[in-house]
Amino acid sequence: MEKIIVLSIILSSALFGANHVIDQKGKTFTPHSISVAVGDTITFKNSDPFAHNAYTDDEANEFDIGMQTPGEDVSAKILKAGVFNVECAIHPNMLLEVIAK
Ligand SMILES: [Cu+2]
Repeated sequence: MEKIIVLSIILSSALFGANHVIDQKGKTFTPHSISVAVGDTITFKNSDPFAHNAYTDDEANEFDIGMQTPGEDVSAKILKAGVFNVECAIHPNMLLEVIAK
């Protein structure tokens, strides 16, 4: 019984991908570097009292979550392997490195 439960968890993770949480707090992505697998999702949280954004110009994984208000959660899916940066369009010093395998 235990083996069946473990197997079903592995299968659902392979089918739907894992979710990784990145917080935006103090004008910083936390953590500032993350390793993910293709098919995984990154959920961006905003713990600051002002708006943030997260976007990448990476050709394979291009996304832009738009204006993210305080307390709002927005997710982006990783589509292809590669190493790329995610930035905040509002605060140019914010940087997140994504390593997708
Ligand atoms: Cu920001």
